[in-house]
Amino acid sequence: MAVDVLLGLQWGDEGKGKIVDVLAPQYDIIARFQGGPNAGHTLIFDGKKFVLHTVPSGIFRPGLLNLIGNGVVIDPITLSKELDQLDAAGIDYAGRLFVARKAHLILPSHRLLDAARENAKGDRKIGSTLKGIGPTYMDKTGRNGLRVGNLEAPDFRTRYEELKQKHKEHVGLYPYIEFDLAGEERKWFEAVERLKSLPFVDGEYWINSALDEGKKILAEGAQGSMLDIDFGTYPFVTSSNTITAGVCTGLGIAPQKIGEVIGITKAYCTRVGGGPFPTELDNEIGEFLRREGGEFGATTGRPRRCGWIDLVQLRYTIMLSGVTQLVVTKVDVLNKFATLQAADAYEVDGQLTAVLPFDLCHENYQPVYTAIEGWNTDLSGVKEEAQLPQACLDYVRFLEEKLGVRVSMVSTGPDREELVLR
Ligand code: 2SA
Ligand code: MG
Repeated sequence: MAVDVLLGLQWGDEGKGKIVDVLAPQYDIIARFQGGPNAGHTLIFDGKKFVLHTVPSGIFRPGLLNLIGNGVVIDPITLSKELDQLDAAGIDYAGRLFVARKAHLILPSHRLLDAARENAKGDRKIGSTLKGIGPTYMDKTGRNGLRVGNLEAPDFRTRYEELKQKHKEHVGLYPYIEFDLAGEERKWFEAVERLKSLPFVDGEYWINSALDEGKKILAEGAQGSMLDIDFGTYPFVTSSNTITAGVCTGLGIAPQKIGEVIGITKAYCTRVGGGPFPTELDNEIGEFLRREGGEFGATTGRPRRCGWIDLVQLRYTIMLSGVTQLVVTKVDVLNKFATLQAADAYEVDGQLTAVLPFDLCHENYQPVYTAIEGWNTDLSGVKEEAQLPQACLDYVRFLEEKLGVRVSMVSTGPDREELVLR
């Protein structure tokens, strides 16, 4: 038995939540392996919309088990709000949502630090979601962090106060910002009680025994491959490994136990926050994509930057994660175009290259585009390949040929039902 992986191949918001939800019935367990409440996974079904930040997207399928793995950073306050949302929708998650003891905790003072550091950056802002992600992973790698398992020990409060004290000293290095630390702490400790009502597990043993028992497991990525701490557009990245390698460390899975790797890409491209975006359309076409695609951050509501699909970038992230099948989402957003563009190479110093430059922040490169015929047809209600207009099928085949990976699904709208399986 192997763990299948599902991850975003661009800068996030590729539609991972929807696809996990669709694939979930084929699995016994859905596990999150990195990131935290910076994620916003949107699921739409039965005319209702849900946004998940920490809870795996398998929670809406009865009977499925869900694991928040050790590679995730957890803010009890956000988690508690998500549980409220599930309660209100009548979703029974009792005994179905497990938390790895080795997952790190986001403290209110991590959020304070995140805000103070971003604020001090002026026009070099990363565009952090301000959920405390960077400072929490810093404490993890800096060997100062507090983990879920520490909540079970009697000295937790002392350790909490010590870490908070360090943060207060650190935050003094930055210009003052407004933050109600005492108020947030009260909410945090209340939410911790809620977190403690969920079963804590030694995630690595839990998941490996499940594998031995023949359970089918899907690892659900968050953010996107170009936000990976090692391979993304550094320093405009998140603080975790968002590629397949992150599944091994974020769950405790050996590499040979990785099975299918399902890579998700939009039919175009978006990015939210600062940093380089080679195919960005800072014009009316970009505006149009934002409007048609409803491209606003699921966690922060920020407008997302939009542009054409970038095949150089996609080949890079497909290589990094060993993608075995592709899912192309939001194809319907391109319904009204007569012609589409795809970047198939970069020009660097007058030379064409298929290699992503070391530092995309330095603008000595230019994407080189190939034009593709659009379909100019409304795709709403399309659920089968035979219903796809020829030009749309040609676009899908063009992507397969250029990227060297089979496209197994094409998403034609936000609903669970709007999906073509191939
Ligand atoms: P952070 O918060 O420190 O991890 O931010 C660092 C960079 O990573 C980007 N980032 C994201 N990009 C796309 N989607 C994300 N999730 C939310 C969503 C974001 C939102 O689904 O829309 O609502 O704004 C996400 N999370 C982090 C972030 O923009 C920074 O560039
Ligand atoms: Mg999202």
